[in-house]
Order: sequence, then C-alpha cells, then structure tokens
Amino acid sequence: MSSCLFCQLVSGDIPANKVYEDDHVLAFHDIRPQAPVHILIIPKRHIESAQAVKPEDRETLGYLHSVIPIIAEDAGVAEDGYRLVANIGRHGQQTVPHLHYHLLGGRQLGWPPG
Ligand code: D5M
Repeated sequence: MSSCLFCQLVSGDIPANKVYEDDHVLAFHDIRPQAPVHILIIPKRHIESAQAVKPEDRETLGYLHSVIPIIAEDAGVAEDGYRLVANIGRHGQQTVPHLHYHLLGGRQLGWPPG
C-alpha cells in the first residue's frame, strides 16, 4: 500500500533507523521512544492490524515471531525481559494501520498500561 507509512519505510521512500531486516520482516527504532529500548517489528507485507489477520498470514506471522528473540537479544533485553505490545484500532490507540509490535524494554515496566 503506497499510502501506508510503514510500507513507505519498507520500500525505503521514508528512512528508518533499522535494527533488523530480512525478506519478510523489518524492525526499526520507534521515532517516539517510550523506554530505553523501543523497537517496532513489522511484517513487510501490508496487514492492517492484528484484527485483520487472515489464515494465509499464518506463515508470515509465525516467521515474524521466530525472529523476535533475535531482535531482543541484539537489543540487549533478552535476559532481563521486555514487553511486546500490539495496539489495535481506536480504543487500542493504533495510529499506524500496518500491523506492528512494539518491543519495549531496558527498564522495569509498569502494569497495567493506561
Ligand atoms: O504506534 C505507532 C508508532 O509508530 C508510534 O509509537 C510512533 C511510531 N512512528 C511513527 N512514524 C515513525 C517513523 N517514521 N519511524 C519510526 N517510528 C515511527 P501505534 O501503536 O500505531 O500507536
């Protein structure tokens, strides 16, 4: 989707501060970090949100999950732990309609979220 912000990061039309990339997954630093480590992990193929996931996305998302431990290890948060968050829709405060996981870590996180 050429109008999608994260698709434009995938295509290189908008620069991303990348931490991981392969044929199917891109991970980059969030532009408004909420923790010392705040990385966004996305499938390169456009999927609007976790609510829009279809059976044909299983392989893509299973693969994406398989690289999260690598990204966390490289970011230095694997040992102490971290949080994965997917905001969905209006009440979830999703602002970019391309499925993404926030990987947050590097400090003790609170619960529950606001
Ligand atoms: O999260 C969308 C996130 O995307 C939010 O934390 C800011 C981040 N963002 C927006 N534009 C960029 C660019 N250009 N680079 C990196 N990060 C960006 P949501 O869950 O949809 O609210």
